Amino acid sequence: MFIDIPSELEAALTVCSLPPWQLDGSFLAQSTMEEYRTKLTTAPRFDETAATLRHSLSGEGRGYAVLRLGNLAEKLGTGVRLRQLATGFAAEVAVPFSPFPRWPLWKDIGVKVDKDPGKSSGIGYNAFHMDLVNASHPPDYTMLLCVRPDPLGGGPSILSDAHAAVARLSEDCRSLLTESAYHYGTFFDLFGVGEEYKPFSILDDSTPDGGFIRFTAKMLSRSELSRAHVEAARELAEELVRGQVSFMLQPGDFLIVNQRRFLHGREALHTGQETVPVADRRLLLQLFLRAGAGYGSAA
Ligand SMILES: O=C(O)CCC(=O)C(=O)O
Ligand SMILES: [Fe+2]
Repeated sequence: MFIDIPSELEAALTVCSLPPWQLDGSFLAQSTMEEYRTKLTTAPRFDETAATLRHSLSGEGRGYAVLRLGNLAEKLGTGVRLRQLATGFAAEVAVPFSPFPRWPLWKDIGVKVDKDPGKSSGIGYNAFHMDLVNASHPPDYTMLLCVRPDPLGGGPSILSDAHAAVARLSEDCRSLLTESAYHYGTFFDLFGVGEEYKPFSILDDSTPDGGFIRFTAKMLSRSELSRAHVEAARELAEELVRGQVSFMLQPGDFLIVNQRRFLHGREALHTGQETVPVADRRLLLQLFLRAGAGYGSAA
């Protein structure tokens, strides 16, 4: 699931200059998608690398990839040029968009020592979840580009095959998860992800395999749920942990997760974050994708 950039492609991308991106509402403009593709496809082995990326994101047992852009990050820095290239790769999978109208296309995820430790940008264990779990139309893919890992050495990413975890549950447990009895979080000021979904079911009979497993282990402690439903959700959380893989994102690593197949999270950062200057703390950049007809969707 780790994809290295072939050296001849890396050399070509180092000197490739992409134009600034344009947005059409909250989505990357089709003109930008086309411009980026036209430029990138002339680079040696670009098409093959994009095909490998799409392949690693769909199909049974697959659903995430880490595109290793570290050498490019070293040469180009982690500013707009790296973001343009990463946007170009992302656009080979589906359509980049920002569900948060108040944020730019790429949203910073830094480290805040006084935030709820279990939530995005908190310092604690970020339990298995899908992003925007309570939207009727969550992003098909979520992506994290690592600018800086935790300088104290904590915070490995965790990933788990959600369908495989569900398959290991008892029938009784699965049946509780198909009940519309779960809710989590707030919902306001969002674009391109539908309506608030409350309550929702974790499993959906109508889309057994390619469907979302609408789950966040964060609801175990933060939502009021009936005892039976909490127990069923806890069993799923335990199976996700049992099946997890974990690895440390390195500078320039670009993690892409198919939210219809895998759930993601992050182990706690190392203790002592308050001693790290804000400018040296772990920093990721987040981007989302919508799979749509005609955009080379991997779904
Ligand atoms: O910090 C991380 O590695 C994961 C963050 C995350 O999953 C989120 O903010 O939704
Ligand atoms: Fe997330």
